[in-house]
Amino acid sequence: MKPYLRSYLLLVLPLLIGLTSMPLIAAEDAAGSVFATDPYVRAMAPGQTSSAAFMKLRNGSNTDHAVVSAESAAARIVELHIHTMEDGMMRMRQVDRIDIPAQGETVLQPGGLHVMLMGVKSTLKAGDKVSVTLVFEDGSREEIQAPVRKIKTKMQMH
Ligand SMILES: [Cu+2]
Repeated sequence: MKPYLRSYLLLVLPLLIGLTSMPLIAAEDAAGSVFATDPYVRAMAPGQTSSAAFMKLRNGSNTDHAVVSAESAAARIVELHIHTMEDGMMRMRQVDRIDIPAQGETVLQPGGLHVMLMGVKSTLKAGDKVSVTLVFEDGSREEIQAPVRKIKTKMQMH
């Protein structure tokens, strides 16, 4: 073995051993693994008291994660909801969790999964910002600033 190679190994081997003996997926909690992109909240018509937040959730880790609740100072009640078609009628119901599979993506969008905001304290207009905090299955939290947008829908969903 050439001397320089030997000293290289002497330098690198302890490092490698040190790295592999550390837990590989250590500090990354759910909030650190799931990235929310393109968040927005539906603008409200005068007199409406509810709205919904939508976004894309991308899980970059090798562990399944889930949103188990959400909070917002803008609304008195915040729930996780899904819209489903039943007998030709659009209905919505509360869900316990929104799963984001390992290395996968879950889209919250009109007509599907959403963060329901009920008892909204002031009528949300395009251009406003709403803070929504997602709470994950491990208790970690991620605060999202969602701009309010007008959404064109064929039917009034909420
Ligand atoms: Cu809803």
